[in-house]
Amino acid sequence: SKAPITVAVTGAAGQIGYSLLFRIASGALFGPDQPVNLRLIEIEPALGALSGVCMELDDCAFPLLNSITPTADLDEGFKGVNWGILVGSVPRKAGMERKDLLKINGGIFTNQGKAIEKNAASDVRVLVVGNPCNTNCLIAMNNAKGVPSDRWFAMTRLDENRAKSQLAAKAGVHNTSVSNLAIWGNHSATQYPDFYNAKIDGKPVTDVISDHDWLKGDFISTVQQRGAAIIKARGLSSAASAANAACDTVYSLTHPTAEGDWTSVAVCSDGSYGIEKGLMFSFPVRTDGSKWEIVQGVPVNEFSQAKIKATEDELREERAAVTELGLI
Ligand code: NAX
Repeated sequence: SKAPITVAVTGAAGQIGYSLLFRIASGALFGPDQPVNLRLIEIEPALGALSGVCMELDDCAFPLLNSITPTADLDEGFKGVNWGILVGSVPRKAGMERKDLLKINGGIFTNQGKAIEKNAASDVRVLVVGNPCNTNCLIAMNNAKGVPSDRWFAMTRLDENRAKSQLAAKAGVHNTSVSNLAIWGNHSATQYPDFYNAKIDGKPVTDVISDHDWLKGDFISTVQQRGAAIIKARGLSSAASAANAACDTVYSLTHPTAEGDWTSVAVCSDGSYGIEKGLMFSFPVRTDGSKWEIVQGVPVNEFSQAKIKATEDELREERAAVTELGLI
């Protein structure tokens, strides 16, 4: 049988963790014949709750789950890790200054970056989910210079999935009919879900959906504000759908992309599409299952250009703020 793949999850006792761990243990990331080791990283006060989650993982008797290691020690947590999924963070709360938020997360992600560089396997790849995810990823990456920049990802797949489901509903088709949906930029309210290049059953979305005012207006704002709508309805932020998107992201980065299609994930910009190098920016990406690339030559019209510029400006500002704080 195959050697296990070791996956670390931070914030493992949180809401997203409660969905994510069970999906990972049942084979959602690497398939039904690939065993996994789980390293579950939490802060000390949450270790009690985490022990309950571990009991439940035991009680599933998952055939693919080889070992479970709950810990508050980053060295132990990241030892030999092949994939790190960084979920635990402190998201912005009402009344919180952005600077305070960046400072708190700066502490978390500088230490995690250093611990990954020191302890992880030589093939480690890292997906940051905890918000502000693009900038948290930027901080971790810059504190782990020994880990190549093409190993770092921040999650915009939930936005892609949300956008696909909105377009499918509007067109009256199943969501599997929607392809080539790129999210550009930051996982925030400035993100740009690019309907101009998206397709429904291989045809341009703008041909299939005649209501272009809806595409340019309500479609974009619905995707941008979906997280807030879920908080309003549920009283809690999206968790199962976020865990699902994390599984989709890792699956997509480790399996070949369908011919002609792409997926969305924030990666370290190489200057493609004029985006400033070094920013963690969501692009259309494809992979052969091991090496990924930013899809080149996707048409960007004037409308798209303005949206992409706005989200790039926001990411530049976030980077300037964490640079000023000495975090990168
Ligand atoms: P919860 O508050 O339920 O769980 C977070 C967990 O992280 C807690 O158990 C906490 O003890 C732990 N934690 C805090 N600091 C830690 C540290 N330094 N090391 C290890 N663990 C630590 O939040 P949850 O709903 O699970 O959301 C987690 C993060 O995902 C939030 O930042 C949230 O904003 C973000 N999201 C990102 C999304 C995306 O698309 N990129 C969508 C969903 C979600 O909003």
